[in-house]
Amino acid sequence: MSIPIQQIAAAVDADRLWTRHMTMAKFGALPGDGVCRQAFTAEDISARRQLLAWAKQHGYAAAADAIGNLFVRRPGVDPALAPVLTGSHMDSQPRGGRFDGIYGVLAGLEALNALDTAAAETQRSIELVAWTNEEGGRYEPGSMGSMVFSGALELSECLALRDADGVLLEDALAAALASTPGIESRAFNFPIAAYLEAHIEQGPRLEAENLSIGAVTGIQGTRWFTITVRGDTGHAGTVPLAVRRDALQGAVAMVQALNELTTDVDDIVKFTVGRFDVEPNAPNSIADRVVFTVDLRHPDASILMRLGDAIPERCREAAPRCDLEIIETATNLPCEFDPAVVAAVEDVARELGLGCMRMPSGAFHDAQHINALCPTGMIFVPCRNGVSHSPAEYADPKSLAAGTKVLAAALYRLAS
Ligand code: HGY
Ligand code: MN
Ligand code: MN
Repeated sequence: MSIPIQQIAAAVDADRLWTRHMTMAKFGALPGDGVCRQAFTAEDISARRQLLAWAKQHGYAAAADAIGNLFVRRPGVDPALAPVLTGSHMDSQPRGGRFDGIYGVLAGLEALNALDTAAAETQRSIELVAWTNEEGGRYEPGSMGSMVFSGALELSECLALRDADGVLLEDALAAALASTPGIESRAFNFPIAAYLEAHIEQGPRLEAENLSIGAVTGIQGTRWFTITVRGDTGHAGTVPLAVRRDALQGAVAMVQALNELTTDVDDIVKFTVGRFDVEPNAPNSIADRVVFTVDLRHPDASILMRLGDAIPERCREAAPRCDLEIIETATNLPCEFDPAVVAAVEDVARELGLGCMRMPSGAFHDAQHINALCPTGMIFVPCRNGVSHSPAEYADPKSLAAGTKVLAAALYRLAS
């Protein structure tokens, strides 16, 4: 017997949702409301354990796959049917906020709980997923868990990665897997009927339009590059400038050339150099090695490919004396979500009396990779001033609850 979605929405417990956010925010808490909870760290492990403890309280079975993606299952009537999945990530930026990623995991958990409260049976099981290493700050690329799950990246390529302290991903992953013993193992890329992810918008539009819900239509493309510039070190006071192979000056010239390459009067191209490591990093020794990152984004695949493909040539031209190595660590093409899933989000928002608009995502998400496997969509909720990837990131309890109501109701429809 079908249950009115208003009844499911009413079963969402806004206080429990908010309290769980504040509990998770303790794991990696920084001064001023920020969090640092990078993939496979002790803080990430605490969040993994906490999620599984809540799952156990509600009698949900838990599982993990070989890259550490966690799955929490609310059984449907017919266990043979492919499940509907919802979720996001629990890892954060090095100085991130209390809502990016974790909101989608806790909204998913609350949606399962609300379906229980409403005694809502679904044909298909619904599984909550916490994807491993979406941010990619400690080990590149981002969206690692969902990329390995979907086959877009091989696990073997990830195991050999080292973080800034030289810690092998294989070892950090083993510690994370060992931290949640006794749960079932899952294969990658098992059949999924549909995927729906809730996330804060990480932009200002919903707040500016005073709307509660974003029905996300797709995600722009992203390319990540790690660029290593090599020169010769030497004495700052004696080596003539005319003969220097100064890696820092070379890297600066390259960044300037890439700024020119990506200049866009419409401000659609997004070009960011977020990491810039210098060796030996001393005031009076000439730098002989600089490693910097490029994060390039655009909603049009051809422009993204054209600009990204021009990077090596522009760098070589900018600093011909230095040696150059460029590794592309991520190539995420723009994606469009399934129109039926987008419409389901809009319909539910309207039936629940919540203001909703269709919009693309500037940030990437795990949904980008699951979109290749099954009908996929996302639900955005507003965050204050659109700020994210910052300790100032904030979303109010009412906004989080509204998105969770839409999520619970949409999951009910997708799984029935
Ligand atoms: O970088 C991104 O777009 C995502 O927030 N990790
Ligand atoms: Mn995120
Ligand atoms: Mn993020």
